[in-house]
Amino acid sequence: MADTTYYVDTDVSGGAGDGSSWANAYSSLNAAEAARNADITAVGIITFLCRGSTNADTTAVAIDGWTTDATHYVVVSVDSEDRHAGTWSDTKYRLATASDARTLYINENYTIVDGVQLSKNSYTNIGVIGVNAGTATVKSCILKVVGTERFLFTTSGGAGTVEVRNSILYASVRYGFYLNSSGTVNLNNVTVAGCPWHGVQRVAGTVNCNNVASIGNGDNSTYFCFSGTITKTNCASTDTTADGTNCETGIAHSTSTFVNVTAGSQDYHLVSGSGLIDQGSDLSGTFTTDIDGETRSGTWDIGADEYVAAGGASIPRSNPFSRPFSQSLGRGGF
Ligand SMILES: [Ca+2]
Ligand SMILES: [Ca+2]
Repeated sequence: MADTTYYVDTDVSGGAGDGSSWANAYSSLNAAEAARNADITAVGIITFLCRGSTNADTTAVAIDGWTTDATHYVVVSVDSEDRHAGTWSDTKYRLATASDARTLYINENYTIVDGVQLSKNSYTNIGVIGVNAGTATVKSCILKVVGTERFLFTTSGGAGTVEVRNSILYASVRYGFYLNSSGTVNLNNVTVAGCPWHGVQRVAGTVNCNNVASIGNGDNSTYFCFSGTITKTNCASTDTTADGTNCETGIAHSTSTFVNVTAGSQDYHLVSGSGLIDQGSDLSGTFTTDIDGETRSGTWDIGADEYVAAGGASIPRSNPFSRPFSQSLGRGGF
């Protein structure tokens, strides 16, 4: 047996619906996951590759019912054709739900989620992404709330390490990150912004933040950009709670920092002169790119975006893939 890719296309018409090709794609990630969950420890890596520009994927998904191990696990990824370009797009693949369930619930160890837009519009207290696994990776994702859901990202898992990398979370009604696992959570080059309650709250477990921009969160009275015992390195806040090593405070949630912070039009790419530029630490031992797929060169920036000046030599944002995306799946790429 071998690693296998199953195709998901919310715009698919006809076909066998067994995920064996784009023509035979499943019409939702939920259907694909439900059809394929199994013991894969003698099989390989199972990748669900998603597309869909016209129709949103509107059914909540639980990665559950699998048996996995460190080399046999589930990857949810998005085909380059319908992958976001660092800001929310309603013409790219998006998992956008309005049910009581978490939009995406990760209940199996070693799951990787890569390049997905996720939103939720339902008041349930449990999050856009909920991780109940000890070990999982979420990278290059965009999470937002469009209604009354209170939490963007929650953890409740056991021993292991959950990593969130190169991702943007914004517009919660309450919390950004609510971290309540007994294991370790590493947030690396994440931007969390515009949440009225805590941007990053550690409730339990070990939380390490590197190059995390928690901007415009909290009310500076009861709620803050960072809350609880967190190891913060090269992080940034609007209030004074980015109080670790090489951190920046007083960073405005405004167009002096980001391209656009207006509700409904948020663009958390950095602007020239942003206080987040060249204030990060080099994490190239773990990854080398940003949310756009651009290589982080020189001094790293804080947050999901690495700023590249117009006319620079880097890969244009409109076409951030210099190689077939399939080559980077789950193996240290984005
Ligand atoms: Ca830089
Ligand atoms: Ca960039």
